[in-house]
Amino acid sequence: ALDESGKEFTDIHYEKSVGEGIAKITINRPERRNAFGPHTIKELMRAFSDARDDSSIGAIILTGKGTKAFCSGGDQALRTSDGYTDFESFGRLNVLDLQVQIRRLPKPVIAMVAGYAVGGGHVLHMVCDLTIAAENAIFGQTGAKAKVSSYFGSDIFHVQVGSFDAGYGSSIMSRLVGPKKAKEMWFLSRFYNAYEAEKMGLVNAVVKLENLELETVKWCREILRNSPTAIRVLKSALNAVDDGHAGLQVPFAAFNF
Ligand code: 2NE
Repeated sequence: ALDESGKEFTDIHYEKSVGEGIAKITINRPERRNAFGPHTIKELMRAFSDARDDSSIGAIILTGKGTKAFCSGGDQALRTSDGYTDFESFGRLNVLDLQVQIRRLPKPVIAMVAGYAVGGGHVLHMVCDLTIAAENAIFGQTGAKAKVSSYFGSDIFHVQVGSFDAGYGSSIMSRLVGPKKAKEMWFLSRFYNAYEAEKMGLVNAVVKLENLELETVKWCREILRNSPTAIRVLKSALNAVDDGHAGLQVPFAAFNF
């Protein structure tokens, strides 16, 4: 896959069906259940930026390669005492920048989820505007997971994941499923199947795995039949309670105000 400047992407695929108005961004690390590293996030941000600026694109699908995972969150192999690092990064959790980019992007972003959407991957689907899930989808937060490694009078915990998202990963979840259920998800680190997630308000629809792409494209086509101006302003309005004033002027940027 080539990005807008012709430079190869390594961690993602980026495709545009220009006649249709749909862009598809796929995390391409199936051997790691589509976990992301800092470099993956940089590529995702470049692709989202291109889709945003391309006036022929009206809806963006975010997905993961294969059927086993949408995304399993931050690549644990890249975690150091300095945070997530890779060959061109100092430790920084740049996925938070991507979350903000998706929330402020004045076009609908639809998460197409097969398999696991866990940890930071679960947060990613939550910050998308809509989620279509396959029947094999599994949702959950793993960040609080820890194991007891030894006892010296009181519990001493050896932290296994010990990572959490106290930004959108908490606030948007609470908005979607309610504060009690959000605390259950974070405190207990349970996994939920697609139908449980639908009942909780985490996903818009559950479809057979073999129909996932077809159904997602169908939702995109329905969106694309509607007014892009109405949709971009509605997205800002619907996000305003959580995003504050920062996101409000974004849909008007296109009109050179
Ligand atoms: C996703 C899950 C439940 C899948 O389980 P399963 O049994 O289907 O696959 P398996 O065998 O665990 O994983 C397959 C390969 O993918 C790697 C594994 O290490 C394994 O590699 P090999 O042994 O074949 O070499 N893999 C899977 N997830 C990975 C990851 N996140 N990073 C690096 N390699 C990964 C199961 O794999 C699972 O529970 N994965 C870990 C989920 C997790 O804890 N994610 C990080 C949460 S923290 C986070 O995302 C985050 C943050 O740190 C800060 C802010 C926001 C978010």
